[in-house]
Amino acid sequence: MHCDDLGPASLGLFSEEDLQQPAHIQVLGPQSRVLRGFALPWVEHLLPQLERVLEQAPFRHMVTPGGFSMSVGLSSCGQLGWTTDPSGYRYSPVDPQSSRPWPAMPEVFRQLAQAAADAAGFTGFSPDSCLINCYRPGAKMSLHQDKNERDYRAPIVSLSLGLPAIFLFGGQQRSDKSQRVPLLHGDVVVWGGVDRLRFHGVMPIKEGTHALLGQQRINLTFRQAGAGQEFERKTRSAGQRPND
Ligand SMILES: O=C(O)CCC(=O)C(=O)O
Repeated sequence: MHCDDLGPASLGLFSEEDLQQPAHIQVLGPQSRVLRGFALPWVEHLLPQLERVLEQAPFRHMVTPGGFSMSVGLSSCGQLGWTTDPSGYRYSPVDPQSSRPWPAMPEVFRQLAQAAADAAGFTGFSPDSCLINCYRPGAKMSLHQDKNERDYRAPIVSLSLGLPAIFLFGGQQRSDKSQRVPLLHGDVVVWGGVDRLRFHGVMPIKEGTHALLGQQRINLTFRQAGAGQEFERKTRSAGQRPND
């Protein structure tokens, strides 16, 4: 036997599905993928648009229904923005800080999210919400499910920029063991279908300085959340979000 035959495949470390994926696509579950470096060709166009959005809707530390201030700074763009305050978690068409609609979702954001969803096997993704999370070193996001959306047929598309992170990808129950997935600048995680409600979170970000973004990690999470006030009422205190 040649020593090459003793690779991970022959040892049964990867499933048939893993072996059929291009090297830059990592399989996390039946319908969840990490697209390594997928966003790198988009970053140059994306960052100036991100700056514009943040001028209109700066990061703020929102308070959970339990009364904790989140360690992650939040903003949003698109028709709906995810918010939390002592009365509950919800999507709102209005930024509670400015009382104005959230900034429009830049076209380059939408195109990137759709292309990533397509690459992961989810055609027709049309995000109406982009949650923007800012992690300084030490910030984290506890395990949670994304459950405030109107229906769960659309996937979640999540882009990492700046400092590296360890993404926790768990199961359908909070107590299920989580995979620790290192994420770098430009990586995109997509999960949907049978994996749509899997618990996930982010471990505390380590100190460091990223060449483009400095001492921070920025995550853009694209979702098809639903529309209108009816939806806002329906989800007013439902769903689970991190309690960090
Ligand atoms: O920052 C990340 O990678 C994940 C963000 C997340 O889980 C969320 O916004 O629900």
